[in-house]
Amino acid sequence: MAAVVLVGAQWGDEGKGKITDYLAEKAEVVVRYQGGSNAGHTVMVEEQEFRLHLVPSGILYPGKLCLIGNGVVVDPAVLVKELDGLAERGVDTAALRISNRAHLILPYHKGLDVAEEERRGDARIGTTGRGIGPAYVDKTARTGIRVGDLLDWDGFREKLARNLAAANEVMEKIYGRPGYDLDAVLEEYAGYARRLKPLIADTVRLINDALREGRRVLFEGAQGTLLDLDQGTYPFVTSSYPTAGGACIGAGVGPTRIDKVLGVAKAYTTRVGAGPFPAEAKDDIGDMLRERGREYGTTTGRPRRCGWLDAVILRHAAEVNGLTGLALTKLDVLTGIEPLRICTGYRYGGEVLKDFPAALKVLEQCQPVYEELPGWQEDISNARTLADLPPACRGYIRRVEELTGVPVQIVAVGPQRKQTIILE
Ligand code: 2SA
Ligand code: GDP
Ligand code: MG
Repeated sequence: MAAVVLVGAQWGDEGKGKITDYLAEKAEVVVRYQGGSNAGHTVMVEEQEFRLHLVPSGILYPGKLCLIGNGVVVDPAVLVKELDGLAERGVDTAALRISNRAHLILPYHKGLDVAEEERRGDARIGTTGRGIGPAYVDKTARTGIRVGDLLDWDGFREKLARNLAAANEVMEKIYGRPGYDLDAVLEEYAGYARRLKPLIADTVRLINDALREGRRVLFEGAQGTLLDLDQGTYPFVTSSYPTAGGACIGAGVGPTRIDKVLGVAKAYTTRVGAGPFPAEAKDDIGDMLRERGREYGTTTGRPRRCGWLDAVILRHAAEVNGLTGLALTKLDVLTGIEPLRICTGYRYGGEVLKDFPAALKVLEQCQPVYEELPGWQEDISNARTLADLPPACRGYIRRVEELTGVPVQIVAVGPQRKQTIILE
């Protein structure tokens, strides 16, 4: 492993936290490159469960340089709480650095996120309410406030006064909600500035230095391919680029530096939030997957929508990310389901689509075409090699490889570190 990008191949929550943690043992640098505290990455260390939102999942190995890259939107309130929570549990976070180019989430971003969702009514996206969209709006409108601005207090005060006045006008006049008090926000952020100052760095230099020295760098994507602003189910997406190209932009590295792209896919499909989901199982199977897989939002606790594995989605992910391998997680959750189904195409009008459509209206009318595969009854949670898996389970993995054209390199059969099988 030299420079590896790890991306979610579906709608997020594929188990990226677990796989990042597993690979982090061999990495020297772990970098988050997009999203913010909307993310919820779960890592189990023995019996302890860690839910990470902003801090890279490499933090649980002491001494790994963990970077929050320039493409992330940082809510300092969440970050400080996360750092305190980790410290309380004995995790050393001294090796964390935050990009001076990353944008800050401010309280009005969260207020605007929630107010805008309410205004959308039935057309709501189902955002996490963490202020992600409004923060990226400010960034692309070129009015955003960056983490590095915390180091220049007069400049910060000036920018905040301007942005807060504009946000208050929208909150009060458009949404009929109270605005924010400048002095209160300044005081709150002065505290974060004091606290985070030693961690703010030019992470672009740190990453490129590491790559030049031949150190192993792991880029940890958040959310997933179908939540990508361009490649996802727009407008039911997040406001960043979870796909592999996002790692280059959000970390400040050239595409020529990336050696491998690993897509993490769940052995079935889930989605939290609104929008089309052709292979959704709105029946007992969906409920069974949710309960067995404990499919509830890691950040918001919302129940996730569940369905069958969708090869149309995985082929799209393989293409737009340039996947060199797949990690197939939560195979254990499928144990006992007979028969298993995989969606291989979408029936639309009189034809069967093999490619993921761009138009929402088309996607909404797509009916899944399934193929059935035999299931297995044996408990696979103690399997540690491919040979330990029942033949039907190996057949399922092989079929995923055939349908996607991407080799499955890692299989997860439980949330623990040891419940991981490496396939060569
Ligand atoms: P946002 O808040 O603007 O990014 O929401 C836009 C859409 O992106 C989805 N989204 C996610 N989907 C899956 N997992 C995410 N992280 C949490 C988790 C979610 C949670 O790990 O479970 O706890 O609810 C995540 N973050 C954003 C979101 O549902 C919208 O569809
Ligand atoms: P992420 O956002 O992609 O990191 O995924 P989440 O942490 O939001 O959700 C994945 C959930 O599945 C977490 O609770 C993990 O502990 C759990 N998990 C990961 N891999 C496996 C697996 O192979 N089997 C089972 N049963 N659970 C898993
Ligand atoms: Mg998650």
